[in-house]
Amino acid sequence: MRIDVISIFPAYLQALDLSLIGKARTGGLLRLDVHDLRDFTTDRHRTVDDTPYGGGAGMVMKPEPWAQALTAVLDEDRAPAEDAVVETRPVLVIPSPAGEVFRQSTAHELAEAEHLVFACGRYEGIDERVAQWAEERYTVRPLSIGDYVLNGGEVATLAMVEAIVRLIPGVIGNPGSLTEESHADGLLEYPMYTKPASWRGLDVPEVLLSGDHGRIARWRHEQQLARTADRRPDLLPPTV
Ligand code: 6GU
Repeated sequence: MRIDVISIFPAYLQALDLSLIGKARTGGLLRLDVHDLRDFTTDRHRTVDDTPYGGGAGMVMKPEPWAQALTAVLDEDRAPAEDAVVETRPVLVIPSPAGEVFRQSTAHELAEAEHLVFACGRYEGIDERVAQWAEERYTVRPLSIGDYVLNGGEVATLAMVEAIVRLIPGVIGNPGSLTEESHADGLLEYPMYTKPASWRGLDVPEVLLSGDHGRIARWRHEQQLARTADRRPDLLPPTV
């Protein structure tokens, strides 16, 4: 997979050098490049924003630097390999609190793409025509990571890239960890314990020490349902 991130604060994305994602990059499973939007400006002040038409608070990101940057990352696209099974369009993710909500299912969809580009907006957002213009070359996905407001798309991009990259085959050593985690089956994860069995007066539930795998599996499923009902009732299927 190839990922490009475009931002006026490339330093925010330095965390992508670390841990699992860093390993995926050095291991050749992922090519990830971060670009400074200001490198695609042409004026002396490297201007990326301007006042909004129609008035209102804040500034809007100018379209032309975005068009230049989004063209530059595509021009590097090679012809698809002869043996490519599915040829996917590059996907342009526009992080925005006004986007569709990014879920685990979205992460799975995007993990199938060959090329993802994240356009990190700041200020009050990017001139709407950039998304329209990009439709010609990209599948455009405005995505939000939840119902709250961040100052820009960078932190949301970190979250989405991490959720996507860990689904690429080979990135996670033990693929079993992907099927047993929260949201894998639409429910929250059951509680986990490790040694010691008794700690500061708190005991690990007896069933987990029983060695009875059937009982353990039933207990864990009950815990998933109870926890989901308590914390995220919206995830439970409607009871008629
Ligand atoms: Cl993707 N961007 C910004 N700026 N704020 C957000 C968000 C994204 N998702 C939730 N809040």
